[in-house]
Amino acid sequence: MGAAQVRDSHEQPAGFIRRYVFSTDHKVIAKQYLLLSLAMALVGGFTAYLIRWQLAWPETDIPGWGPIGPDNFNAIVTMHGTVMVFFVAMPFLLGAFGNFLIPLMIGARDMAFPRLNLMSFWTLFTASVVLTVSMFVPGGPAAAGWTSYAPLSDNYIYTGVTWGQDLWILAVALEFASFLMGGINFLTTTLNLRAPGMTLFRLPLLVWMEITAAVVFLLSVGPLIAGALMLLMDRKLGTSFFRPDGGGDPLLWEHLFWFFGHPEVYVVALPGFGIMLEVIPVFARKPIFGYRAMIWSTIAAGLLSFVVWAHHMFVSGMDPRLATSFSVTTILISVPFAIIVFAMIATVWRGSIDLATPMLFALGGLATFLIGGVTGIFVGSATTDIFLHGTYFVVAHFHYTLFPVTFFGGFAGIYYWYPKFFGRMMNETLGKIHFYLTLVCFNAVFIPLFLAGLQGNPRRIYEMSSYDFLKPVQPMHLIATIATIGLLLGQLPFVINFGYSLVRGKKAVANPWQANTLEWMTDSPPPHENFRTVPIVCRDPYEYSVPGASRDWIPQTEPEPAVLATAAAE
Ligand code: HEM
Ligand SMILES: [Cu+2]
Repeated sequence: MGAAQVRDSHEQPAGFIRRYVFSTDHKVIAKQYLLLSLAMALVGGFTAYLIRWQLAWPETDIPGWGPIGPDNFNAIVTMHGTVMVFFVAMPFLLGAFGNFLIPLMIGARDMAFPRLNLMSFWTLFTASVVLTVSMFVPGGPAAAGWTSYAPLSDNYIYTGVTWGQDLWILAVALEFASFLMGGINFLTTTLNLRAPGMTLFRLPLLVWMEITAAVVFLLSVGPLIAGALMLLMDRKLGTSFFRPDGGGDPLLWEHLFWFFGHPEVYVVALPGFGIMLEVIPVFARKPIFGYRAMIWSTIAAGLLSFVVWAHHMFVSGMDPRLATSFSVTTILISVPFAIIVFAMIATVWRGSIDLATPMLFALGGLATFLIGGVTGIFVGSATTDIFLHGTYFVVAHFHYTLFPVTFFGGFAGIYYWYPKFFGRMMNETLGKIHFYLTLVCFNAVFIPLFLAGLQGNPRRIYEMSSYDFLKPVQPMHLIATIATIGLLLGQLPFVINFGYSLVRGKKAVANPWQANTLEWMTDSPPPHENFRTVPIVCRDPYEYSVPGASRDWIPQTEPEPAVLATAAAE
């Protein structure tokens, strides 16, 4: 086949709308997800700022916003959690990176179902609009927390929220529908559209992590969709699935929510790890340590994620005998994650490490996640969690898991694949400034909150100064808030870098990092349909610094020497 052969039927569609708005090209859709998640990150970040300002200086109006009352406070916390998990982390890590990279990394021309892909993005877009609108309806937005616990969410008399809660349910339902469609696409594409030679055990780990996340999501969300419908019926039709006064049980909601909610954390975490796992071998110039062990650990973590959910419910009033079994499963699940983390460290060990921005974010993410993982042991064991449950310790713990995967992982991914996305390089100096500000400020926000939690400081509280026993904790909140402002301002170098590099960045070559995986074997940015000729895969994805090789990287498309020798003999 000629090198520059592109079939006519594969030309890009003409016209702005077909090409950039309702496009079926996975790369365009990935950029749409990226844009949407970054826009929603502004909402998520701004709500974090509102919460934090209120907690540090409750007596002052918030600059750029005004005063907030106790009712608004709960609504703002709810919006922050909902936006960050469902509208930032998932679109960013699955929508943008999954969409962009799965076809490129497996050597496919697009997703298996391009139109379904288009539909999943626009369904998510609609969901985002619904959630945004819900913030401005009479009665205010949902205020029952991102977990929407019944009966708080079930009856407006508790919160005064009417429309806001219904629209929250609708927005989240649309979001679920969107990622169900997306997940089917990820899975079908990976199973069916792999290039010749791309066996399952030659897939880059990011692809493994994205499809495991998709499967975990597919399998866990069903009961919650039913639960959401039941909640809506309680609210609108007078049923009482979750209402004690009608004979229902609020505990049922907690089970349905966390049966989804815990796996959901891995839906976000796995792709975040996947990104770090692609970056680390490239910048350590070493093969991934324990490639197959990683895959089996990923699958094990995915399976185990279905049997840990009640560790969120140790103080819920469920049968206390259940607590031990859920503590055991929770400690068990740390094993596959420990394997993944140790393998990452072993990959870096004695590598020729290049601390370029993507690597800094990957290593920073690994280090901060470790703190999240280790503190998870304390909240995952019933005995200690009875004290820690519902305190700022939990808030600090889950931010130490979610933030590293979402933002350290996500930024590692942006700095690394930006040349592939946009055809230009980002600025390294700005990238490094961005990294150090993010690393220092993030830790300065949440370490004080661990300490506040250990003092017994409850979460979702509007004003510490009303409680005598919380007065000694106030300085922790002051530090956390100042650091939050630093963290948010610390994102400016990124915004500037992202925008400036789009127009002024150095033009990127096809493979600027000398990496092995297939996305680097095509132009930056890749042409419509990705590859001029379908790549043929001959080897594993991480062959760096192979002894005796002429250079320290061997692309997946490079034939084995034996094949070369036969070819030469012919
Ligand atoms: C920009 C940095 C962030 C800051 C400063 C921040 C701060 C906060 C604060 C102060 C709370 C309220 C705690 C309470 O009163 O209970 C909170 C809640 C929460 N945050 Fe963040 N957060 C940040 C990023 C994130 C990210 C990246 C995620 C997820 C991907 C996230 C997910 C959540 C969730 C799920 C809640 C719980 C909401 C609820 O209680 O219903 N946050 N955050
Ligand atoms: Cu959990």
